[in-house]
Amino acid sequence: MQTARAQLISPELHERFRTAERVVVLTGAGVSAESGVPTFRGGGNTTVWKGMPFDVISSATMVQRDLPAVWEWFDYRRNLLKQLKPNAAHHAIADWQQQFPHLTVVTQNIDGLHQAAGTNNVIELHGSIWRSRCIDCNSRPEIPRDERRDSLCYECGNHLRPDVVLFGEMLPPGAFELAVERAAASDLCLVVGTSALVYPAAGLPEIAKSSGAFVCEVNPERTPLSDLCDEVITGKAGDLLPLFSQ
Ligand code: BJW
Repeated sequence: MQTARAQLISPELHERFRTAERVVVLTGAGVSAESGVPTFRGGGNTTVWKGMPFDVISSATMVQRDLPAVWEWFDYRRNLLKQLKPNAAHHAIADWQQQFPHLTVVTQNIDGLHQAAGTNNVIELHGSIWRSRCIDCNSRPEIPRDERRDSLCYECGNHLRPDVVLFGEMLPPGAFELAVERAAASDLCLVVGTSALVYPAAGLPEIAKSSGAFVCEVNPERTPLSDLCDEVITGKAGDLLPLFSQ
């Protein structure tokens, strides 16, 4: 195992990881890929649902135009997620909480798999598939795993929608600001399984870098962030992240 680590992780990164105090891990869909969650992009493909590209069905416009269709898409995905479990990458990140007193996990994922692996205080930039949000009063009921979800708000009777951040929508109040604060204070920033195409999330590694952090990307493919990174490790998160602490 030590040999695998030595082949993939440079001595400098190993030392940075050993001595870092404030670590930010930015994750994207790729961290959940080995659990069976489909990514949005990557490998040359884009997710399509009933003939609609995901950036059409996962859009603010579609919520206004056809909320039942949006729910159908999210109900389908919640049903798929129910059967899936965190993978070695989620578990490795959760274990890092023991090593780093100041570990911040910032995720673009809405699947809840970091929390299922035991990571606390995850900053969810794009919301959660396990919550609804009232289109009027902003109440945010959890969606039970094994019961029917409500369609109408218990507080005000208006329609509920998925509590996720769709294209053209603002991120949850305070979430990005907190992520920026943590990125700017970090000494190590790991960017795992994101195509780094969606902003403002994709701007976080640059903030970390310009504040002096060592930035490392883990991804089977290069991304627009690769050139900015101090180290790029090519491969799957579930294979690579467990090697970091060896
Ligand atoms: C593996 C792997 C393995 C595979 N191991 N890796 C600045 C410039 C240009 C545009 C904008 C800008 N600022 C804002 C915008 C607009 C827009 C945007 O960024 N558009 C770009 C696409 C151009 N941003 C927004 O609209 C955001 N809101 C906003 O900025 O509000 C302010 C505002 C409002 C109004 C007007 C203007 C400003 C909101 C973005 C919300 C994104 N929402 C989604 C859908 C969530 C709901 C749903 O799930 O349906 O979030 S889009 C989708 O992309 C999802 C993801 O979180 C997000 C990022 O994708 P991610 O995670 O990177 O996944 P993939 O699939 O793209 O990549 C997977 C990667 O994994 C690949 O690289 C693989 O290689 C890798 N991989 N196996 C490791 N085993």
